[in-house]
Amino acid sequence: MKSEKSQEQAYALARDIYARHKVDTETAIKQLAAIPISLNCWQGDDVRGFEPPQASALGGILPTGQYPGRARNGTELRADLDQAFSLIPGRHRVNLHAIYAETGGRRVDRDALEPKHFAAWLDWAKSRHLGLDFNGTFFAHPKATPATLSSRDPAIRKFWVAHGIACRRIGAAMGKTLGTPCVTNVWIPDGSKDTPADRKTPRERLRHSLDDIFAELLNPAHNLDSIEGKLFGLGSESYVVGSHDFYLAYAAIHNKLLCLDTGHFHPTESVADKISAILGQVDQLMLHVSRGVRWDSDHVVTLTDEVKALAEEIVRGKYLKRIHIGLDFFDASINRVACWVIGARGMLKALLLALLEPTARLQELERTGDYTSRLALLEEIKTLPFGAVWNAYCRRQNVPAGAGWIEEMKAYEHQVLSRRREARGDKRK
Ligand code: RNT
Ligand code: ZN
Repeated sequence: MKSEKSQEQAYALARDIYARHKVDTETAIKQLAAIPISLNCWQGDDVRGFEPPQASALGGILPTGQYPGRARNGTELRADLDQAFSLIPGRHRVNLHAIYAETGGRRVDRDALEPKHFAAWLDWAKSRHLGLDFNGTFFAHPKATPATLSSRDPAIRKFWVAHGIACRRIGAAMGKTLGTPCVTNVWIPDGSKDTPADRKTPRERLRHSLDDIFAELLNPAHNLDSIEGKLFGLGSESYVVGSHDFYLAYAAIHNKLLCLDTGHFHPTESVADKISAILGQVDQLMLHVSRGVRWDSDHVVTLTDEVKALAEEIVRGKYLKRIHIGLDFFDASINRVACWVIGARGMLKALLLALLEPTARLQELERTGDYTSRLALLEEIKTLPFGAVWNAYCRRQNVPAGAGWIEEMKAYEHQVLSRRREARGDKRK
């Protein structure tokens, strides 16, 4: 085809241009193909999960929008993920939450969840060679307000500790079956809307709860524990028990993965800068790549300067084996399958950009004190023909290059998503 030929020509030209900067596009493409992105399953159904509807507060998580076509069960969610993966180059992972258990209509509370409740997910992941990651769901539950792992009520704390223990076992089973470790993440909404008088005691209780959750030794080849802090949330504007500092210290001392959610920091704080600061002393990181917009921390990831800087730090530091990259957002106002595709392609583009950077040259300029040329080159590489390399990568991975995927996404919307109807009285959230 003519357009294919011109795309090949464009790539050949791009390859030459990058070669002049001593960058091998073929190596970059090969490296990119080996980086998995963990897709946040909760984008597909607005963080509802499959438990019977519960009237409790969501715990600071607030998807907004009423775009038709959300997945209503596991079969639909998996079909939507299949569709998304057909438009995303490479082989990836899926990040599940405990509320996506399939219990065959039986009510199984969170403290009693078992690997068997994720059998359908496991079979599906296995058949598609996908890895799985996992999250305890410490929100959207009658026992989750006003607090979970830091609750002053020992019975409530016990319940959530049992949930945390159950989740680690589920994670380990997933990792063992799939032959790739499952990162099992803990995020809790505990905090205070207004000025607390005691910041100390809830944190002590949280520390003890975490110790209890992590007491059982599990094989790190199967399960990796991660803990995720936050600056503030809806209803926890003045105080968050599990803050970044709290978990950073905990992770360093107890050899846990720290989960950095890029939407959980002050807007001018650079999460990219934290990577080398933390990985000097903590073994591994989990990333929840997200996009903060004003008060919201969960917009769909796009190719922003922040995401580019994140990818640069991952690649420059050669941290690819120690950083698990996941996405975290939920937007119910646009096509949900498209959200995954936009987010994952955005993250992958950032990684490819970083892999195509003439890092050695930049660092040499830095070593010799030529900061003028360093800045000049950083500016010039911004307009190198990156798009031609990205398109070549997509073609080789048999997914649409450029904007070609939009049409396919629209066709899926027309044939599948738009036929889904909300059950009557199910307008919740
Ligand atoms: C909430 C955290 C958490 C959730 C998901 C659903 O602020 O970012 O990671 O978004 O677990
Ligand atoms: Zn997160």
